[in-house]
Amino acid sequence: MPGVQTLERHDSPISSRFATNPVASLSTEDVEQFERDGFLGPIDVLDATQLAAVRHAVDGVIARLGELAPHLYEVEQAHAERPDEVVCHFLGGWLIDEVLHDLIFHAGATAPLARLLGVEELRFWHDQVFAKPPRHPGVVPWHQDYSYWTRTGPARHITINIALDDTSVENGCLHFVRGSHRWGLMPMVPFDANLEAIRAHLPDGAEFEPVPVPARAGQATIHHSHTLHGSPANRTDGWRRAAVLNYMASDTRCMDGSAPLLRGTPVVPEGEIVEGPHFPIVWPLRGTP
Ligand SMILES: O=C(O)CCC(=O)C(=O)O
Repeated sequence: MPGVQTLERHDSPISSRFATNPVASLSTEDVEQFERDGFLGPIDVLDATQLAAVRHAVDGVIARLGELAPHLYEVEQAHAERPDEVVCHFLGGWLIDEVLHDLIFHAGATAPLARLLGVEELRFWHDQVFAKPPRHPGVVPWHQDYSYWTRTGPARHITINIALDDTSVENGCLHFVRGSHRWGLMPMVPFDANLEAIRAHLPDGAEFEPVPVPARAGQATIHHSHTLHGSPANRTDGWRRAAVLNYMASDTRCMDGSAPLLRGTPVVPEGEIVEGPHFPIVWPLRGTP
């Protein structure tokens, strides 16, 4: 389609939009808390100008989602079919929008993640947007991120969820299950499953008590690849949008070379490191605009 960018050719930020914040440094207690609980936050990530830019970018993609879908990695099929029931969810906005492209390199996100993952070098895996319209019944069922990512390994992946709206229990903020990152890997839950579908797969004796973690717009929460999390419906009159960034250790390998790991990306042979223009190193940052 004319006018649609393929921005993965830029392996560093195009603008200096996200170069302005001082990078939050995590304390030893933060790191210990993440290791104990499997999540951390909220922490400050976007200032007001950056937040406005990311919201604008996300809204622009949502407004043209049907038209842009072929240029993204994925638009949630169940949402495309039943938008009044299923949360809006897509992957790959960074490929087509300059703000979403540059966001993946934002040191306010990548530096803390590299520290929590305990790596010198952090590699981008993919981005996602979750958007719950006002008064919408859609939930994000309790799940573990790595259950969707077993074609890459070993599991040294991490997620940051950047709130684009103030979140609360009423508008379906993110909830985490403390300590569940040590429960082993559970089956993948379909995106349009009911909130509680994972309960059938919990290990014996698991204390399943999701904890709400509200955040202000521009703040973020970070979670381990095996931490159970999800979010209930939005019962308010406003949107609840989140920009989610997923990263992995730089030596993560392809565990299944039978097909592209993400739509439109070259096949990575099994056993090889997942690298190339779609999977840039984001920390330490290589180039400055
Ligand atoms: O924002 C949400 O409700 C869910 C997001 C999620 O699953 C994630 O951040 O990994």
